[in-house]
Amino acid sequence: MTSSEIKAHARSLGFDACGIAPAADHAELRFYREWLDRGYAGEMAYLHRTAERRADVRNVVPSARTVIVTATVYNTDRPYSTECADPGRAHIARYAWGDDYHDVIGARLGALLAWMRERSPEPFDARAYVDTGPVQERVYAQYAGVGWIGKNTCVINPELGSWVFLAAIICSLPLAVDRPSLDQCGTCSLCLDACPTQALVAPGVLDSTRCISYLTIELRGDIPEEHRLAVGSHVYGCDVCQEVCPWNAAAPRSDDPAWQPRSAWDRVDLRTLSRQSDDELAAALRGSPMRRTKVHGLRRNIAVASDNAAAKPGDVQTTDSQRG
Ligand code: B12
Ligand code: SF4
Ligand code: SF4
Repeated sequence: MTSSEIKAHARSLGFDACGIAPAADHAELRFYREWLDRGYAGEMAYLHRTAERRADVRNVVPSARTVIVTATVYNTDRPYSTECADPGRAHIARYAWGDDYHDVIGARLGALLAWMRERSPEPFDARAYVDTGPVQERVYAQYAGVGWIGKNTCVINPELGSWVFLAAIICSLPLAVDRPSLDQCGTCSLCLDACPTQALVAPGVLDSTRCISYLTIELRGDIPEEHRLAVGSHVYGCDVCQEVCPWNAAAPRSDDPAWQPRSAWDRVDLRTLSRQSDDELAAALRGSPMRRTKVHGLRRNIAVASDNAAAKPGDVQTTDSQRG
């Protein structure tokens, strides 16, 4: 079983890119602890708990030799939030419009691993992860040639852009590895300038405690007063630093039914969302990645966004160019 055969099979299963990285303690992985020490993980305690394992995939699979990384395009034909001039329109992050990628990609990754086990003449050790595993997926994606880590901290593939889900199989097979991707951000700094909360504190460094994605998805309790206005109409996640990226200007779109927007979130306005009953919201959250916040968290976000939509222009203290 060769690397090329694995990549060809990954494509046949619906993955848009696949590359292979060596299982090593790559230099970028060392930045992780510093990032935690600076407090940039906020309340995401699981990132602290798994720090040891995240330092090197061989702490997860001791016999690991390679990491197979896949990318799956989730972009669809709907406009970007930055193209929307109506403050009453709810913004929901693109990745969350369809079915839960943990389930969809998890099943495809499982099928890839099952196929590898069937094909391999020898048994081998392996673990497959989509997002929630103790693996720095972006670092391994870069070393697998899947894309470079942009100044907005997202992995950008030169053909696919950054609207991709990453997933990884750590395995003990000594497969032929790919060349790492080269940084192609150049002198651009559009993402840093566009971030509504100045969460990108330096190129490639994100302070989660300021990031709208963290504030609307990961944070439990109230959104701190100082960030509320800048959250604008974002009710779940944020895409601004990817929407302004030139590498996403002509990004391909997926026609996979899994990623097409559910009618409950499709260009929905804040008033319609506010009027939904708990049962209606719970039904729309079923099988969606948005179930992470539960109805309670979503209501908190809708309330903040609705207050913002009603606010007078003078009330906005931070960069409000993205609120439209
Ligand atoms: C925690 C987390 C978050 C946090 C923190 C994000 C962040 N930028 O760190 C929050 C909640 C804010 C978040 C937001 C989003 N997330 Co998220 N998230 C994760 C998760 C679970 C871990 C990321 C992590 O460990 N961050 C800590 C940083 C320090 O580590 P890192 O991202 O691996 O970065 C490495 C390198 O960049 C390098 N590095 C970074 N800066 C520097 C600087 C120097 C000088 C050096 C030497 C190295 C270096 O070091 C780091 C590792 O040590 C990953 C899944 C995974 N298991 O990896 C998904 C993941 C990164 N998220 C993803 C997505 C889709 C999003 C959102 C787009 C969702 C949304 N629309 O709201 C936003 C994007 C915001 C953004 N600009 O990053 C995708 C990204 C896909 C891609 N193309 O890159 C991932 C990979 C999930 C997946 N399986 O697809 N996320
Ligand atoms: S996701 Fe939004 S808030 Fe977070 S860094 Fe990107 S632009 Fe800033
Ligand atoms: S907007 Fe510019 S600097 Fe930011 S990730 Fe894209 S190319 Fe890199």
